Amino acid sequence: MNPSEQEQRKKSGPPLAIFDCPPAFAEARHVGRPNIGNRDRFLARLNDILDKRWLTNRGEYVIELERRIAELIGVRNCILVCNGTVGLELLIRALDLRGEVIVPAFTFVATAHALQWQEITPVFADINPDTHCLDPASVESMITPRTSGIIGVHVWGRPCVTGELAEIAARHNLKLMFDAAHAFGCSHEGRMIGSFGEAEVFSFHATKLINTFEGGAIVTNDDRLAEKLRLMQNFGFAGYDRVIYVGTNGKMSEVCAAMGLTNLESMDELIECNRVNYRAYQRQLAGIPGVQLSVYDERHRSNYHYVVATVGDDASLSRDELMEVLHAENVIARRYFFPGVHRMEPYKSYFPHAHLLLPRTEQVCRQVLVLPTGTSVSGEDIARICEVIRVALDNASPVRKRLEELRGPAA
Ligand code: T4K
Repeated sequence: MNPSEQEQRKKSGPPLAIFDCPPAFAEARHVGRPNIGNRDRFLARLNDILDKRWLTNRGEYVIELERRIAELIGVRNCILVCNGTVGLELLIRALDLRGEVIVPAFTFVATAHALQWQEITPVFADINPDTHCLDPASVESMITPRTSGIIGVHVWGRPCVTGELAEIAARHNLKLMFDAAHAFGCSHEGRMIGSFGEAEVFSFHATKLINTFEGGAIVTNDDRLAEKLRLMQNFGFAGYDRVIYVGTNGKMSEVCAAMGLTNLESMDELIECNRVNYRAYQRQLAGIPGVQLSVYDERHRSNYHYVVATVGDDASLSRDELMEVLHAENVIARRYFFPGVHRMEPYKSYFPHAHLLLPRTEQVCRQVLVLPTGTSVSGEDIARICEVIRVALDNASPVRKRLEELRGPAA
């Protein structure tokens, strides 16, 4: 295209990067930029670790972080692990789950992989379209004689209906555990998430509210389960030269724990920043037809870590079209957890018809768009992102036509 054609497009189209205007951001705005707490305190801890030459294998920083997390959640035991996925794998094994386990398909693929990795079949149940968490009626309909457990996922930090799931689990003699990867610092019915079911697993991945670079934690009130998990996490060692259990290496290192302690000290400010961002999005997206922000129930404590927009079928552009517009503006919005775990391999091949039983999962996977937030996103950034969304939806016809042009004939 020659410069005069480009100029013409800029003049005739809405002010968007897809019409050759400069993008809203020179540098990308991401979902999941890591929170870095007080850098000086982290570096002081790092120096201390180096001075003491104790780098891993349950050093003092790991012990301290475990103590603080158990205290914060109000549970008897916290076992730090190298990441949330290994935490799930360890807990699944420690609970002796086998055969089939019921999970949502609207989750990060790690929830299902942690089962499949151990040759346990994940059976996908549908979700409540308002909360994006497991629908108990669908869970109950998936129970077979081979079912050994249920894994609820507190998606976006919003709590599962823990009581109803516990009641179903008790009635069918099933184990109940939770993937609480998103839910650190959140509560439900006056209790911190982490204290429900047999045990719960947090993720402290770089993109989470509290990060330990990579990491996670298993929390439980069951002392025997905790003891078993500690053995399994450390190759089954019960003392020097004494292995009494099959185990793996699921340990967290000292430097990771130091990062966790540092971030934990800033947790209240991090949540407040997320809450302010969430409210700003809520105000500025209000009244845009077809776009809804997922609501955090004020009766519970939330970490507001995810800003989740639903682009309804009545919106003037589809979720995917809107995402293309945003990406051109350097706003890297994400369509978590598209296309749904049931449409990822190997599950897609194992259960080619799963989508027929998961109509709400399908709908939510088609509509959800997660927007940038966190300490690296400012109020002005949010205003600009919301303005892009408004302009794009107000100019749906030319935007759609332009996106088709940009995709070219092969698309
Ligand atoms: N269960 C659930 C429900 C989960 O959501 C997760 C993880 C797990 C279990 C497993 O826990 P871990 O084993 O991870 O502890 C990201 C995270 O990697 C993943 O931890 C998280 N869920 C998932 C929801 O999001 P991706 O594939 O989207 O990551 P990526 O690399 O695209 O990063 C997301 C954005 O963050 C990017 O736009 C860039 C930004 N980013 C990322 C990293 C790593 C940074 O700015 N800096 C960074 O260092 O999965």
